[in-house]
Amino acid sequence: MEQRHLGRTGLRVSRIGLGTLTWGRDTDEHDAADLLKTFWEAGGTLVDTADVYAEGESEEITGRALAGKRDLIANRTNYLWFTPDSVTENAFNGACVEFCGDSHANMRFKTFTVTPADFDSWVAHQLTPGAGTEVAAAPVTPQPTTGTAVAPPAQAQTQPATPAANQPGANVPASPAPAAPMVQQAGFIAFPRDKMPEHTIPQTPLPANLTFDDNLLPSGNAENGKKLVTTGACIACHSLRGVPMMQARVGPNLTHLGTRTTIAGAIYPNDPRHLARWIKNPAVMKPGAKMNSFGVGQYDPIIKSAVKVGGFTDQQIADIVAYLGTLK
Ligand code: HEC
Ligand SMILES: [Cu+2]
Repeated sequence: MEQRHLGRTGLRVSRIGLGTLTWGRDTDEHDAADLLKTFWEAGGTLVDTADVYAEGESEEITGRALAGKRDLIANRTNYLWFTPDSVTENAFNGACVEFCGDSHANMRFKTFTVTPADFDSWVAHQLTPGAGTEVAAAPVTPQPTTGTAVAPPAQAQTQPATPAANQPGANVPASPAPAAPMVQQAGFIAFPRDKMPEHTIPQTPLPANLTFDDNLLPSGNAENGKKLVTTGACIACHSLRGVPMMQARVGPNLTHLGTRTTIAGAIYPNDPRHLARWIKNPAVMKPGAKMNSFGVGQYDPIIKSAVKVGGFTDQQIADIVAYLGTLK
């Protein structure tokens, strides 16, 4: 369907608009939904409704017909909310509904229901540099999980003082970060993995054509892994709060990677076996992934050849995985 600019808003909408004046008056909800569907499938994106049509019924029907697609209503702030309808489950699977690339079908997420106090605690912890980014990697001590004290966000202390114009911190020298003050541990930092319902643990099979020596994983050297991550190619794409050189936003922020239950758009559990293969060859793990392959000899679709210089052995990947596990 032909598209037109909507005034000077910058929006492009279908040239034909669908009027809903009679919805709720002469047109019942079922027919209205059919009309909307037909219109949408023909490429229509402009729907006219108003609170005076059928004394508000038209808007009600239109809203219900759009169901959860509130986020598609342009030029206004859209709010989405969910009412968890189970008293026995508190973790739910979600799926991306916007076409986001080759792996759209692999773009999932999870929702967890937690208390407001736990949510605040989680937010506060996510804002901290977290464990694993201190200059001397401290052993990760298990934290008590009882209290609900909320740690104040320590973000302000770790932001570079002089960010570059377009990339925060791009000019900050690679000198060691000022020793991060020990963050007062918030009580709740992540949804407990042992409480995850079975159906929220991804079962995506590992690609058969990607091998990794899993025996190396238990003895990975986190100290060496840290060096490889914080001084190597990863800094081109990832952020790690507390490491001034790692401010990139091409890939997900890794600061609290270890607290996540899943990786790669929630298609794999976040555990050493999956992390190792992910780093070795992300594109085999997930078609279209925009991260380089790092395993020596693996094909890298970004550089369009096999990885040679700068590639990692399985042992080096095991070291990286050990380090990533400390990022709590
Ligand atoms: C060219 C940019 C690029 C480089 C270089 C890169 N990554 Fe990534 N990384 C990404 C992108 C993009 C994703 C998200 C991929 C997806 O889920 O589709 C990602 C995802 C990840 C994930 C999963 C995170 C999550 O929450 O799902 C980990 C772990 C990771 N990268 C680690 C590394 C490490 C370690 C290095 C260096 C050895 C590295 N990456 C280098 C772009 C990059
Ligand atoms: Cu998508």
